[in-house]
Amino acid sequence: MADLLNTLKPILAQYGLENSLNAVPLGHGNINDTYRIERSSGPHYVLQRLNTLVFRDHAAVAHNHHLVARHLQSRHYPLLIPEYLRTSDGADYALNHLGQHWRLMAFLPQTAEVERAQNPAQARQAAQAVGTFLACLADLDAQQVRDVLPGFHDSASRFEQFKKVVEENPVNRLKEVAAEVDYLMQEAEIFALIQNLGLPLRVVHNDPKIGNVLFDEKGEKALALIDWDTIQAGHIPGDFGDLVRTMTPTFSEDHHDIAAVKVDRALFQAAAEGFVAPLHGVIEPLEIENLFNGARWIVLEQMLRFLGDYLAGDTYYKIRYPEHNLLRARNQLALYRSLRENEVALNAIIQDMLG
Ligand code: GN1
Ligand code: MG
Repeated sequence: MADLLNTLKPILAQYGLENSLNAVPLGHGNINDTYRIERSSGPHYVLQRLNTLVFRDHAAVAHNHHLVARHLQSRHYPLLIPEYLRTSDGADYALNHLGQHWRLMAFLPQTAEVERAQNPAQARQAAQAVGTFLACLADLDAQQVRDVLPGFHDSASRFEQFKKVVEENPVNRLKEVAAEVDYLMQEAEIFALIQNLGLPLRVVHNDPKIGNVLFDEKGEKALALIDWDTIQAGHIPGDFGDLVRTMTPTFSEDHHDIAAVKVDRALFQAAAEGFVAPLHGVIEPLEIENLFNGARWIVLEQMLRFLGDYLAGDTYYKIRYPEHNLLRARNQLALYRSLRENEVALNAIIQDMLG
């Protein structure tokens, strides 16, 4: 780890932290590189390289972050806020000789990540954190946040791009995934359905997966919702969809035993109740009615994204082995099928909340 720390020193020096003890890789992010910076005394920090191939407008990311932090503070948001710390020159990012953009945040002490919900109480807590975040942002004008990832959850246009990759088949992997592609083609109607609903445009997180909810060390209480880079205008059922995707399955998105990946009804019920409770008075009937569709939308979109990346030759997500994206796509497909098989019961849980 000494080599890693040495590489990071020119960046740490811009924060006056060149005499740090250790740098340790942190979390399971698929896009950015994240390290915990340990000090001999005093608090630890989180140092992260923003992947500017994905987030092309680093200033917009920082702008949204500050705007949302200030707004949440003014609304007495009860969870911890992951604030950017400034360089000695007062900048949001430290640049190194490669022109990379790095930012520093306080490490939130006594917090732990979970990979999937172990029990309904945990799913409820995580979902409640996301619902609380959205409720506190309900009166922030969506025009004020910048579009950091244009079309990020525009699955109809993602689907068009996907069809191009299928046609071009650049790395000759199409034959392995013909069945998955066919299934996706059959189910893609959900993308158009969502687009035509006329859902209200809100400030949303856009990536509220369970790994982005920090718990206390016992895994009982949700303390923070982190990873704010994707915040931009979007839809409440989309955020609900990502939490169903990651808080209600029997196994996480990287799990190998595809046949074992299913939605767990008790986790789903707890997540749905936890999510909606803080949103009372904010969420509209149209949004509640379409929460289940939000889950279909985001799980299928994630399947499309993993499968599309596999077909394109693994250019977007970090992978740990050659078939990683294929496995993730199949995993998400299994979850999607299970959602469809349980649709009547799961949707009844949601519709009951309309009162
Ligand atoms: C990426 O980097 P990470 O793990 O927070 C991705 C999300 C996906 C997620 C799948 C900017 O998030 O949209 O849902 O992987 N973020 C971006 O695990 O594409
Ligand atoms: Mg993220």
